[in-house]
Amino acid sequence: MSNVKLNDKFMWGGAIAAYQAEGGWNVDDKGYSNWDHFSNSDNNPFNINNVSGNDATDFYHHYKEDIKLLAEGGHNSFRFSLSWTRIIPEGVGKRSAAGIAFYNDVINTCLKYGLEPNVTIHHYDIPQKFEDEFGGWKDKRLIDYYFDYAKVCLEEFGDRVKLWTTLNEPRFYSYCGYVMGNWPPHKHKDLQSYWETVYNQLIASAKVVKYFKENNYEGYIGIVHDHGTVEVSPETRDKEYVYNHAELFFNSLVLDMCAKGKIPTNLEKFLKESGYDTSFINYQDENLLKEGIVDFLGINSYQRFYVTDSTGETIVTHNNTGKKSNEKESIKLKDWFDITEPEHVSRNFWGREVYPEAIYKGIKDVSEKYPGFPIVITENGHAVYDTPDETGYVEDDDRIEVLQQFVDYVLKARDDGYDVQGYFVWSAFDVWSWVNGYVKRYGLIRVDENDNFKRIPKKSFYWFKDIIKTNQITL
Ligand code: BGP
Repeated sequence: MSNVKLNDKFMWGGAIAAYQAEGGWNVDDKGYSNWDHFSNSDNNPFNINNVSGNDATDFYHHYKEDIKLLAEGGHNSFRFSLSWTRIIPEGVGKRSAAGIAFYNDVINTCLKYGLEPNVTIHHYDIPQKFEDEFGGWKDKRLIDYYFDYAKVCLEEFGDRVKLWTTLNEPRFYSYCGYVMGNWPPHKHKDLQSYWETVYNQLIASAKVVKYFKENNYEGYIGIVHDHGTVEVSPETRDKEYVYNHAELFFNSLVLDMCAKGKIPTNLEKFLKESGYDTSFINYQDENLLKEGIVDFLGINSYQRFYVTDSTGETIVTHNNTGKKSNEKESIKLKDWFDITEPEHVSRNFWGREVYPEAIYKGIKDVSEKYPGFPIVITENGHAVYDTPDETGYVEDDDRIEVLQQFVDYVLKARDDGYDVQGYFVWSAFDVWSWVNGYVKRYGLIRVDENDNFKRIPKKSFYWFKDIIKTNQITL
C-alpha cells in the first residue's frame, strides 16, 4: 500500500468523456474539434457507420439530472473529461465564458451531491485547427498548446477538483489514429507516428504534472492508461523477445515515462533494430519526466494481450460493425509479435476478448512493476446490444454477469494487498461510442436518443447500487 490516499473512501463511480456524452457541439462559442470534423465532414470515408456525435447523449443539457441519478445510485465519485474547444474555442487564447460556466456547474453539482469529481483534461478531442495546421500530436508544438490549455483548466477548476488526470489512454489514441486508422487522423499502419505521438503526449503530460506540483495544487494528478497484461502463449519460440517487444508496445512506453520518469531502456534499441527514425527521442526529456512523475495510475481495464512470435507482415484488424462481422480486434506486428488466440475465448460482438481475470492480473502487474502508486480503475465495462422493453427498461443480465466478475477481481486484488482505490464503470450512462454511435452500449442507465434523450436506469444500475452499498471501504 502507498501512503497516498486519493479519497477518504474507496471511489465507486461511473465514467464518461466529453465528446461521447456532451453533445452541444456548436452551442455558444464552442470551437471545432477533430471529432466534430469526423462527424461533420461530408461523405467522410472513415465514418463507416455514418454516425454523428453532434448530440452525443446530450449531457450538456442533462447533467443536473444525470449527476443526481448517479448519486441516487450510491456513487461517491464521477469521472468526466473536459472539452478543449469548449473551454478555449480557438485552441489557444481567449477562454469561453459559457464553456467555463458549464464545467463550473458540473463540478458544483457533483459536490452538491457528494460526488468527488475525477477530471480528465484530455480525452481524445483536440482542436481540428491543430490537426490541419501541423498534424496534431505528431508535432511537438501541440505539447505547449496542450500545456497552456491544461493550465487554464487547473486555474479555473483547481480550487474544487482534487483528482485530475492529464490524458486518457495516450497509447490507444495513437493506436486508433495512426495504426488502426479508424479514428482521426485516420493513418493506417503508420507505426513511426504511433511511437512519436505517444511520446509527445507523455512529455505533455509530464509538463502538466510538474506544473501542478510546483504550484502546490491541492489534490492528486495522474494519467489514464489502457492497460492489458501481456501473456506469451506457451508454444512461442522466443518468449523473452516477444514479451519485451509486446510489453514496450502495449505498456511500458507509457508507464515508464509517467511513473519512473524514464524513457524505456529498450525503446531506442528496438526501434533502431526495426529501422525507425529515433530522432524524436531526446534523453534530455528525462529531466522533465522525473519532475513530472504522476501521483497515481489510472488503469482502463478491458482486456489482456495474448502474444506469440511474429509470423510475417504487419496486419491490423478491428471490428467496427459488431455482429455483422467476424473480425477480431488484433494486430500482427512485423518482427515484434503476433496477437494470437488463446483457447476457449469468449468475445463480445465487436471481437474483443471478454476476460475478467485481466483486471486482477493488470493490477498485480502494474503494482509489481511500479510499486508505490495507488491504482484507480478509471474504466471497465462491457459492450452489448441493449434491448429495452416497451417502457424503456433494459434487463442487462449479460452485462451484470461480466461486470460482477470484474468487480470481484478488483475486490480480491484489494484483499490481496494491492492498493486499488477506486473503480469507475464505463459508462455511467449510455454514451456515444466512437465509431459505433448508439449501437454499442456500455451504460448502466439507458439514454433514449429517439425520445429526447430520456434517462432510464437499467437493471445493472440497481445491481451496481447494491455492490456499492455492500462494499463501503474506508481508505
Ligand atoms: C476506452 C475509451 C472510452 C470508451 C471505451 C469503449 O478506450 O477511453 O472513451 O470509448 O474505450 O470504447 P468503444 O466505445 O470504442 O467500444
